[in-house]
Amino acid sequence: MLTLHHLAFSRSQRILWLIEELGLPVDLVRYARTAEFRAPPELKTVHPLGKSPVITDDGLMLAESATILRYLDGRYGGNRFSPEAGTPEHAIHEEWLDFVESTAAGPVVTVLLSERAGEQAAADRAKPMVNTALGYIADGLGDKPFLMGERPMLADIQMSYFLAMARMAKLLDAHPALVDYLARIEAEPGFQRAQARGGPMMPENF
Ligand SMILES: N[C@@H](CCC(=O)N[C@@H](CS)C(=O)NCC(=O)O)C(=O)O
Repeated sequence: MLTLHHLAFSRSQRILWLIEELGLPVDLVRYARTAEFRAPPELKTVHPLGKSPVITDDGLMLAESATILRYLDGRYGGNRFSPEAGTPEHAIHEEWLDFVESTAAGPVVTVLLSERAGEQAAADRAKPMVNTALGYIADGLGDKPFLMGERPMLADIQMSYFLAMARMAKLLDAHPALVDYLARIEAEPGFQRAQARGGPMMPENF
């Protein structure tokens, strides 16, 4: 049985979206955020990093949303949310999928947490890095609806939470193509079902 340790307002929403797309039965274990918007201590009893998402599946435990997306699509989806292995498209898609957490997410988290802590100078130092990442995504997207073409793949699922963070940090409006891209993501039926089940990606107030 697949179990998803699901923290409110978190990257776990990506996993729930793919689970909805694949129609997988799942034991959804929910965790609320603390007043400081952190994960509660119980998550440390699940996994040493104390973060979400984490899944267990037949005795296998995995953290890292990109890894979990690849694993679920490979095991249960016949890799239908990735381009065909061995093609240039597959390699490009892999780059996008890894880019989100490896390069893009850190600076936007810095902006959000620094502004929340009243450390504006630190936020301002990170903003150009977020803008560079956003410009790179907008260029890669071009006039396609999704990164790899007509339909969302794992990289678009992974992108959803990063773009929602950028919107909350008020950094998305400078990139209107990405505002539209995020609207397309949020209009996807699988995304909507995941949101109805797991709650919104971002809180009203941060
Ligand atoms: N690179 C990891 C990041 C996981 C992560 O930072 N998750 C956040 C939620 S969005 C978390 O659990 N934060 C709570 C905390 O650090 O207290 C991934 O993509 O899964």
